[in-house]
Amino acid sequence: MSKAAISWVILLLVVCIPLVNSRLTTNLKNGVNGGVDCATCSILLGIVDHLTIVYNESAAQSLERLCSFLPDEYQLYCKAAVDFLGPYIIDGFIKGDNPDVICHALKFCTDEPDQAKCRIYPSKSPILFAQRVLNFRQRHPLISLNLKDSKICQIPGIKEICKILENIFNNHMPAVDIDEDRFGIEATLRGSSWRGKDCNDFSSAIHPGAHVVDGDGITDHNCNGIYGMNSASGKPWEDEFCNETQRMGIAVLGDSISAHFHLPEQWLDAKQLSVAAFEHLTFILENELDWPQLSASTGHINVSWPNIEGPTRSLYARLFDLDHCNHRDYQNIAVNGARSGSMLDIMKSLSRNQKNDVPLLVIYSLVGNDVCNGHPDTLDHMTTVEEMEKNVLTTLTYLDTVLPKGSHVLTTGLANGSFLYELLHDRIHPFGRVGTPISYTQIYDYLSCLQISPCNGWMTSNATLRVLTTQRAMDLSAAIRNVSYSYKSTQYDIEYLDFPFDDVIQEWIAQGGEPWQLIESVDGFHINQYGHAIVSDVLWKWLQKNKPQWLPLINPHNADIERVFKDQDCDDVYSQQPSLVHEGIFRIKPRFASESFDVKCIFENNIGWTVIQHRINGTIDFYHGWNDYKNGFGDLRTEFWLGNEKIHLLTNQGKYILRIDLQPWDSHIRIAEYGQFALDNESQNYKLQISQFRSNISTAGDSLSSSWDNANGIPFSTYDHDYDNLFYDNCALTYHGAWWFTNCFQSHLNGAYIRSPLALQNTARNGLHWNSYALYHSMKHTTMRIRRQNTFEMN
Ligand SMILES: [Ca+2]
Ligand SMILES: [Ca+2]
Ligand SMILES: [Ca+2]
Repeated sequence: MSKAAISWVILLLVVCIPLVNSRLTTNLKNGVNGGVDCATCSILLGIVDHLTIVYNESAAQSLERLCSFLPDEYQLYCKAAVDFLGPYIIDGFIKGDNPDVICHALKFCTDEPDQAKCRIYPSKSPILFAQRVLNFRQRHPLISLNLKDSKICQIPGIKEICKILENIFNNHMPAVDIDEDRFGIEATLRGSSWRGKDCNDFSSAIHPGAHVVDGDGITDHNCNGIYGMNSASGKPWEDEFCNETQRMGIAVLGDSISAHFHLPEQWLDAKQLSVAAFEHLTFILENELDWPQLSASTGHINVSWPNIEGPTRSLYARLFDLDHCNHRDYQNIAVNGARSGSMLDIMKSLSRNQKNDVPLLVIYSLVGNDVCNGHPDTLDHMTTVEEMEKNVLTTLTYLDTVLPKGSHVLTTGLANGSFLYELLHDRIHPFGRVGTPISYTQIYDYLSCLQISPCNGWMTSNATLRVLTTQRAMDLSAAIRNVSYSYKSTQYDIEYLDFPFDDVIQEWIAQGGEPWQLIESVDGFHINQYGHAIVSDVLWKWLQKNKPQWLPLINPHNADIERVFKDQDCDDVYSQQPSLVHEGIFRIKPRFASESFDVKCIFENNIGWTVIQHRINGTIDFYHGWNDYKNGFGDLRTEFWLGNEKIHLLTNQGKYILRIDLQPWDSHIRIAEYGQFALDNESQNYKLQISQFRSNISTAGDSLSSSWDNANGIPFSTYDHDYDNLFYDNCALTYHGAWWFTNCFQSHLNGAYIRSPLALQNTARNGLHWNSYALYHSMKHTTMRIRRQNTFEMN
C-alpha cells in the first residue's frame, strides 16, 4: 500500500473517529460489508458532495476546502490523501456516481454474499448500481486498495500514537501520571478533564481528596488550593476554613452518557463546516469524543466551546458550591460502551485510599449498553438478569474494599431508550440537511445494515423489538435495585434510583422545550449538553429531598476562601473585574507569596497575561547580579525584570504558558510560545522548566528548548553566580547579561541594549538574542509574558 493510501486511512481515522472510536472502546465489531470503513467513506464523500452544493463548486474544490478546515497538523495527511484518491473521486462525481458507488468501486464497501445490501442513498435500480461500479473500475483499472491489509498501528510514527491510545483506552488511567496516584496534570488523555488535576505529580500522597497533613500548612496535600498559614492567627488556613464541615468527593462509574459523548454536529453538516468546527480536534480526540468537563456528574468548566452548546451544571459543581474545600475532588470513571460486565475492569481505575482519603459519593450508572449492541440477533447479546445480578454484586463488593468509611453509593437503573425512535425517527438528520434529505430512520437502518449500530434494539423501526428491549432494560433495572437493597456494606450506605429521564423531560417541557431537543443530534442516542444540565438538576433535587444527610453542609468560610485565594495573577485580576484597558499595573498575590506585589498586566482576548520581562528603549541597565535578578529591577511602566522569586511563586501555582514577543530593528513582531513554563525555587537556583514549544502558532522558532541546545532544567546564571555549562567561561560576564545559560545560549534577552545599525550585525553577541528568528541580530523590543493554562486548552 502506498504512503498516500496510508494517509487516506489516517484521515478516515481522524475525520470519522466516532465510529473508529467506538470500535476501539466497545465490543462493537467491524460490522459487515465493509462496516466502519464503508460508513466512513460514504459519509465523508457525502459531505464532499454537500460542499459542492453549498458553495456551488466542483468536487475538486470541495475536497480542497474540506482539507482547509482541518488544523495544521492534519493538513499534510489530508492533502496527500486528496492527491492520491482525489482524481478518482472527482471523476466519479463528474460521471454522476453517488458516494455509495464510489465507495464500492474503491472497495471500502462490499456486498457480502449472505448480507443485505447497505446503501446510504438507496438505489432505485440495483442493476444500474452494479453497472456503475463496474464502469468506474474499468475506467481506473490501476486502483488497488486492499484496506483489509492496512495495519495502521504498525506504521512507524503511528505505532507510538497507537500505543498511547491503546493504553488509555484499555486502562482508562491518565497518560501523564508520574507518581501513579491516578491523577494527571494534562487536561486530555484521562487527565484533568476526567479527574481533578494532580497538584503535585511527584508525590502520590498529594492528590485530590487526599488526607490533609499538618493542616496543609506548607503543602496542599488535597489539591483543593487551600494551604499555608494565616499569619494573623498562626493557624493553617485549611484548619480554619475546612474543619467545620465534612469534605467529600464524587465519582461516577458509567458509560458514554456519564462521560458525555458528543459528536459536533458541525462536522457532518456541510453548511456548518468551518475551521472553527475543527479548532480543538486533537483535544477532542484525545478525550475520546467525550466531554466529562461539561457532564452532569463531574462538569467543572463554565466556558462555551465553539462546537457544543448549553449550560454546565453538575453534581460536582454543586458539591463545590456548598463547600469550596471539595475543590477538584471528582473522578469520571466512565467509558464509551461500558456495560455491567466491562465495568468490573474499568472500576479498578478508581482512585481512593480507603484509610487516608476523605469519603466519596459514588454514582453507579450504566444506562444502556447492557441491552444495546449492533448484532442483528440483538436480544441474544443482551446481558441476562442473572449476569446483571452477579456483576452488580461484584461491583458493590469491590467498592467495599476501596471506599473510605462514610461513603455513599447511588445506583441507577437503565434508561428507557424506546423514546429515541419515537422522538426522532421522522426528523431530518444533520447529515441530510443538504442535498437529498436523510431521516434518522435511514441513518439507523444504514448503520444497522452494516451491523455497526450503537443500539439495534431501540434504534429500529421494528416496534416489537423496541418493546422487548425496553422489557429487558426494566428487568435489568429491577436486578440492580434488588442487589443494591440486599447488599450489606461495612463502608458505605447505598440507595437505588430509576434513571429519571421522565422527570428530566417534564422539567425541560416546563422550561418551554421539546423533548427531542435533549438528544444528541448526530448519534440520535446520547443526551446533549442541555440534557446533562437538567439531569444534574433532577438528581440534585432528588438527593436534597431523599438523602440530605449525604450532602455536605454549607461551609460558612466559602467567601473567605475566595477572598484569600484569589487574584493570584493577571488572569484572576481580569476575571474579577473585566477591564476595558489593554494593559496596566495591578496588585496580585500568588498563593505561595507571603505578600502581594505589583505586576504589569496585558489583557487580550479575555485573558490576563502577567508580564515578566520588557525591553523597549534601553533606559534600564540589565547587567545586574543575583540578588537584583532575584528581587526584580527596573520600572513596570517601561523596562523591567519582574524577579526570579516572583516568577517562581507565580509559575508554581498552576501550569503556566510562556509567550515571548520579539521585534527586530528591521522586521515585524514574531512570537515563541511554550505550553509549560516554571522556575524552581532559589535553592534550585531558579532552574528553568520549559517544554511544549508550540510550533503551530510560534513564528520565531524555538531558541529555548530545541534539541541541540535545550535550556530546560538549566539554572539561572548571573555574573556573580555562574551556573552555566561551561567550566572555562562565565557566559553572564562574557555576554553582559543574565539568563539560563547552557554553553552559552541560543537565546538571551537580558543582554546589552544595542541600537540600529549595530544591532543588525551584533557579532559580539552581547545584545538581545533569539537565534532562531535572527542570528547575530539584537532585538529592538522584547516582552516575556505568562498566563495560567485553562483546563480545556490543548497543549
Ligand atoms: Ca499523579
Ligand atoms: Ca500526586
Ligand atoms: Ca489543602
